[in-house]
Amino acid sequence: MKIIHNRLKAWVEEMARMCGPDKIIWIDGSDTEKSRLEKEAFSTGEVIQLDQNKLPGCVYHRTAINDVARTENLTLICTKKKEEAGPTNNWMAPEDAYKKAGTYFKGAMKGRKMYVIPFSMGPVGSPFSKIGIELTDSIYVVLNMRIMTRIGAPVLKVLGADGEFTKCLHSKADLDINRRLILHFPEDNTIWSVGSGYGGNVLLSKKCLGLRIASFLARKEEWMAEHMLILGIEKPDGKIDYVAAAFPSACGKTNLAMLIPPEGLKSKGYKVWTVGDDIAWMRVDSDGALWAINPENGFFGVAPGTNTKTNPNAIKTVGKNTIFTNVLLKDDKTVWWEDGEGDAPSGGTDWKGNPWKPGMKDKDGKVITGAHPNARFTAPINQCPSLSYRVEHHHGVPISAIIFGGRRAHLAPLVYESFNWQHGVYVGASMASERTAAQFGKQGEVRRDPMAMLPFCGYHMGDYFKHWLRMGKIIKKQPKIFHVNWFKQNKDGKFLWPGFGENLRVLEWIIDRCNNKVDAVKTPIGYLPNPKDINITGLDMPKENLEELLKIDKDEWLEDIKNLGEFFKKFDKKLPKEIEKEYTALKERFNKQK
Ligand code: GTP
Ligand code: SPV
Ligand code: MN
Repeated sequence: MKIIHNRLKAWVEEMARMCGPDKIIWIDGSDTEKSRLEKEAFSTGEVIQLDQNKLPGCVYHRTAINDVARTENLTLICTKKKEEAGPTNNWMAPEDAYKKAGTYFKGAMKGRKMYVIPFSMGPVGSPFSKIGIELTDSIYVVLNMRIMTRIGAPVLKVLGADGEFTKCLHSKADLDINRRLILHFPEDNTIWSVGSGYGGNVLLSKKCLGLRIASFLARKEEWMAEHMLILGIEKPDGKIDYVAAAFPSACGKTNLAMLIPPEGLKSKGYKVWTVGDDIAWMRVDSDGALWAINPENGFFGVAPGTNTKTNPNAIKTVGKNTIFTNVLLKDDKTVWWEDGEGDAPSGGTDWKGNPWKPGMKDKDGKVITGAHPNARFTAPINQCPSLSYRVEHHHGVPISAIIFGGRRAHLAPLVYESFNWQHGVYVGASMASERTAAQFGKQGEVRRDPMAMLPFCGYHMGDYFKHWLRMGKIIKKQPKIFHVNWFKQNKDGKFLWPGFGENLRVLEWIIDRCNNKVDAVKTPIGYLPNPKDINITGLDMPKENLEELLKIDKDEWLEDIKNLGEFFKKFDKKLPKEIEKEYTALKERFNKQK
């Protein structure tokens, strides 16, 4: 390939001088290139080929044992001023960060090749899209980026001789957790990631560019980069309403984005269309509405729990051309994971590479799982049976509703609607969720996670709230804002709501609210559904569950508000007055209640 972009060429050469690869290879995105890379990765064992009859085009990969989830403690925002990164981000001065990581990058690619991957976030050439160039020494990363983004020669062509791009540098180096850093330099439009081989740490298009750098740019350029799925709900009359929903990692975005209507709603003529499952870039268009694109081109989804019952569309999507990471490798060169298809196989090799049999326990008596709980599949979006026809559309889709949600065993009801945009921003800012396996740390612990963006906001979160409030003023046709909770539990710790496909019953109410078709009950926290308006016909669920799901426990809420107050204190003067006002107003509404 002839490179006409001199700035790009010079940067690649400079990075190569630091990392010292034996060879630089420009990725063109062709199929022959893919075969060549796969062959090489098979020969070194970096990637294992799966049974090509049962799983055509599919491969398997294991990451290092201490490298199976995003490491938020090693993820930093490196702005000149610490204040810019805010109290919820780790920070280091750019100079120090470049220097420290530079020592890890130095010579890290010796004996390896450096791949140069031009990628587009969003349809190639769309005015809404952004271009990145990722340098990496991992074929696994190249193969993933091929699926997750649009890569290669067409992207370079759009970049031309002088186009802007995000400079993304990655090296596995020695995969040492003590020499691992995921650094963002928003002021330089640059990302440096070293010492990891796991998804969100190394597919720099995803959380690094797609959210952290993008959110920084979005504030400057008046748009929004959010940790949201996008889906279309087609009503029996053929009208499609699109919603965008922010749930923290491993809290159900992929599942909701691909849901299949339950029988009762399907026979009424409901259809669901998938636009995206993780990231939404949203802008106000000339019609005054908020329009969203999915900047990605594939799914990097959680495997455990995915089966024909919970997510049939995902199962169909991963049947071919898919990379499976950290799942159980069966002896017949197919794969399995906990709560996947069928019973556990009699044996195989687990995600750590050890021989595995179902029911095996470790020295503490804990069951050893075949797949890591954060095991993932990487699959092309165009294999999804429910794919929206608008996914390649340059303008994306107009958003009718924004939905926030978390994993809360208690407190949050099944669904409620905010009073207005400002209150909706408060609802997003007050989100919390129990920690999952998608990030290092104690599982189950409730942590505040505003807009599901706590680990992904590339600047001060107080300014981020302000940005949301400002966008509300710019959007003439404001989406309504809702909050959902699929994870409320009864006294015995069982989920009260069946979830998955049945969630469409809640979306139906949300869409009806957007179209002024249904009333609601005004409560201190917002509008709740009248129980009769949540369609539960044909649902195998005790009636009292719905009551429990829609109950608001005043004492629990007052306790949560206290905890939220502590969290908000972190933002000090940067907490917008409007958020403070909503906080006080909520407390007062509860205190007035008898
Ligand atoms: P990231 O890719 O990490 O951003 O996660 P995600 O938000 O896309 O989550 P995903 O859809 O992969 O779901 C994660 C886990 O939540 C899986 O184990 C699912 O089985 C479970 N889950 C998803 N939806 C529901 C639901 O409606 N109810 C219940 N009980 N569990 C769900
Ligand atoms: C998440 O953790 O929110 C993911 C997976 O979507 S990762 O790419 O690792 O960020
Ligand atoms: Mn995610």
